[in-house]
Amino acid sequence: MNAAQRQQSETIDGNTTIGKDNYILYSKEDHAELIALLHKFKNESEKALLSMKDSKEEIIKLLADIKNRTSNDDVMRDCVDWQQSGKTTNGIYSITPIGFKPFDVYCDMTTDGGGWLVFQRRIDGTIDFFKEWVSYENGFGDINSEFWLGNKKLHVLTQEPTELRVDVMAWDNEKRYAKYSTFRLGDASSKYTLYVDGYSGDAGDGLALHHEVKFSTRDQDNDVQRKDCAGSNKGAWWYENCSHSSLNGQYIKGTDGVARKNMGINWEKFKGDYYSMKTASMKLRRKV
Ligand SMILES: [Ca+2]
Repeated sequence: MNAAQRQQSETIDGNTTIGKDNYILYSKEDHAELIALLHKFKNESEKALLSMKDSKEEIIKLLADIKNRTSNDDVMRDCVDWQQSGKTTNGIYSITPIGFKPFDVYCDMTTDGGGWLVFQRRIDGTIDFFKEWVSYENGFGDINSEFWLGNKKLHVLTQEPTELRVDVMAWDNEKRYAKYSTFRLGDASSKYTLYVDGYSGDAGDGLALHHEVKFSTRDQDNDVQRKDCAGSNKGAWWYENCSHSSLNGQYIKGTDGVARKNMGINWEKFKGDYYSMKTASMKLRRKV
């Protein structure tokens, strides 16, 4: 209160004599508390403003990411995106499905219309496929030769309508294929359950038995059989009781491709369950 206000207050107040001590509205302790409260308020406001600034930066980053993903200019989700961008040669391409950092995949741009993302390949037995759950979950091998892309990625890549193609070749170089118009893998909590439907091709439907079946590995027996199919057949597959196909089995290089029952790279409808293929590959393609 300045002198003029004080004067006015005295005038209004009329009879009351107001000494200068009356202007101390708070005790010393109250005053200290008030100052402390003001400081606290100031600090809290600053903190709130700062966190809003962080959120704002976060939101700007997210918006930029969304813009990137929807513009389709430089973020490729899969081999179909690369094909649509004009690529026509087979080889390694970097893709960025939602939730992943960019990683390399092999795109088959020539087989059956192209745009296929190869997620499994067997060609010479250089890579050991008798591996444990975590290896199949995260993927292993060499993308230029033999490999399994990984169940985590397969789950994400098959959340939009997707088709599957299986190619096998016998030791006399005879090739057959099986194609499915529906292909999806459940998430980790479903044990990467396989969903397949809509068979066509000339290799025979080797996956019908494995529809709605969980994945099993040597250290995770999720099959319906009392014994451990993955362990006894030395593979990793959507084993039921146990299998009509198994492309992650042992690479058995018999002179005529004869393997122990269900131990090799099998596709029973083509060559029976004692025969291990010379080559095999599995590919997926988002439907457009
Ligand atoms: Ca079992």
